Amino acid sequence: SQDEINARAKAAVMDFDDEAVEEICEEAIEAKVDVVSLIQDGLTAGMNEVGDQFEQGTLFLPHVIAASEAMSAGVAVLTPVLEAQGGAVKSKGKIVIGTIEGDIHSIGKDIVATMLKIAGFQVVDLGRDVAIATYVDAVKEHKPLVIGSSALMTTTMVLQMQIEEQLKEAGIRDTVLTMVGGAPVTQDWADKIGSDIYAENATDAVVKCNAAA
Ligand code: HCB
Repeated sequence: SQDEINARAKAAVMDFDDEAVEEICEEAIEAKVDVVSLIQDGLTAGMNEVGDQFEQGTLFLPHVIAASEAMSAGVAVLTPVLEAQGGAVKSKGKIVIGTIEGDIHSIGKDIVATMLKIAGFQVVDLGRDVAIATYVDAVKEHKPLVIGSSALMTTTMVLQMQIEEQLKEAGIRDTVLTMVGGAPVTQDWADKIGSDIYAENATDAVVKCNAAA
């Protein structure tokens, strides 16, 4: 069942077991369970648990790296299935996304990018550790519907405010919707800096970008 397979995926990420994660994901595809739920309630749940234990000091950075590799291995198996589900939807518009300057966390951003693609958006992924000026240049170049930033640290989250400011300085703030996300980011933060969309997870990002399209 979905719950059982999610629980096994979560446990395999927490065991840093890439091979087990891949096998479970392949099995899930066979069994036709919901792969979005598998990512969010299985793999991500395991990753978050490892993050919590890292914070509590019971696990260390190599564990976080190993868990993130296991998670990525699973996402790699599931991505083609997700993409096939997207099928031939007509493009709803462009979305530019990237992980903010100083921040190399990319797993969540990658999942959001994949899910938006599946939902029918044309996604330009700027990668990670993206300079604020690069976001502004990308808005000029691609004229997207939404520009999304991801920040996983309280120290890098503050830079999301600079995207707002530099878009204003360039005189193009009104041409685009800004979206913010990442573990420390909240609706309150989005309101505070004047960002248009806060997305708690990839599904939320899709729902809110769909509403804007
Ligand atoms: Co990293 N790390 N880490 N880390 N890391 C965090 C983020 C901490 C919270 C861990 C902790 O201390 N509890 C912490 C940050 C503390 C803070 O706020 N200041 C931290 C730290 C400190 C660091 C280093 C500095 C550690 C060090 O070197 N001493 C270093 C960072 C270096 C740098 O960036 N300059 C570091 C490194 C790493 C890796 C490389 C080992 C690895 C990243 C691998 C990679 O991404 N390629 C890593 C990981 C995996 C984590 C945790 C454990 C999990 C993050 C993750 O992938 N979650 C994280 C703990 C945590 O978040 N609680 C920990 C799973 C994804 C699916 O969730 O939240 O990223 P997500 O994304 C969601 C959601 O937020 C939303 O949708 C996604 C999908 O549902 N979303 C968006 C995300 N972005 C969006 C953008 C949008 O526009 C819209 C929605």
